[in-house]
Amino acid sequence: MAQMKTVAPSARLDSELAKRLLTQMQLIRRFEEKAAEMYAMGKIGGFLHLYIGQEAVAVGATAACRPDDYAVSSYREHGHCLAKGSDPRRIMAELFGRMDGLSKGKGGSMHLFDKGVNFLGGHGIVGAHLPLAAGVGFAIKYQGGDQVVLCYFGDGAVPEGEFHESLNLCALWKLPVVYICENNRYAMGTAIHRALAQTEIWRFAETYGIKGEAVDGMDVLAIRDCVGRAVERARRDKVPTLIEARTYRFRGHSMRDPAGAIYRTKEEVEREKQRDPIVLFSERCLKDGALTEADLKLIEKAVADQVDEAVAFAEASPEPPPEELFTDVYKD
Ligand SMILES: Cc1ncc(C[n+]2csc(CCOP(=O)(O)OP(=O)(O)O)c2C)c(N)n1
Ligand SMILES: [Mg+2]
Repeated sequence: MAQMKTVAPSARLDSELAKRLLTQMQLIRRFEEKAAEMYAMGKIGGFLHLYIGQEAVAVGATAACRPDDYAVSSYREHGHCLAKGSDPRRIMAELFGRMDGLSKGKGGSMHLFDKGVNFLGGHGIVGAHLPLAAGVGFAIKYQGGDQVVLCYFGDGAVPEGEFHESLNLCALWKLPVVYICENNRYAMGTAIHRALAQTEIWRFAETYGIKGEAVDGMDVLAIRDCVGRAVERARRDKVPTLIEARTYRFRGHSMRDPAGAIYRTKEEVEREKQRDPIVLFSERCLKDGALTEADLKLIEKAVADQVDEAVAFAEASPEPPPEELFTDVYKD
């Protein structure tokens, strides 16, 4: 096991890769800033959990995978779904509760699902999707495939039975699942040291005899490398890995807890924002000469246009008619 590996600063950064990673992180950031605005205007209802601050995890991890690999996530999943290549217009329409949304507007923010890109949700119950990931891993192995499953979850799932049962089964049955804990140090208002006897989450891997690694969750290249090693093991040897990505959410738990000042100080939030993954990566790209200031501007503009287009698409999409209440209830 190893801790907190980061990419050697001397490694040369390819311009195409830099552009792709930065564009995806910016898309997630702008998409969610716009979603927050739409929520404040009453255009989006229900729950809305923003991923702002954590973008490097979804983007770095997805960059280590093939398009036919699977991903499954919690309710803080807009970023994972976008990184997987889902259409931002259909995600926005889902948040708006409209017919052209990924789940015909019936799932909302917490229940994005896109079979077309092998994104398997969007799950509102903490920890519930960890055994599902094991099941997908089992199905892949049973059918003789070589895909891998990425399962994203928060630190709040670690004290739950599902986490331990899933790791045990995946280790025992040798299943190709990469468990990625996005440790943002809080489960709603509960700090991890108040919920976990072992706060170095990657160490739980040892209990189940599998590889565990902690990684800087604000460093998109470090994540890509770390998840890359886990994906390679999973594909080749059909073994699971536990990764702890140390990250931070810059916003409240959800739009209903926008301030979040009761359980963490303003100073702490401001300090963590100094390690904004998008700023860190932009600086790295400029320093390496992989991208220019003009490139950064072009990326920002393209992403802003794409997000505006997503909102226009969502606004134009109809509400689902009442009959839709009775469809998609049972599988044919
Ligand atoms: C089984 C279960 N218990 C409680 C809740 C209420 N709840 C929703 S989010 C959350 C916190 C989870 O925190 P974490 O796993 O760290 O994810 P994060 O929100 O930080 O991304 C809780 C307790 C729930 N959805 N499911
Ligand atoms: Mg958390």
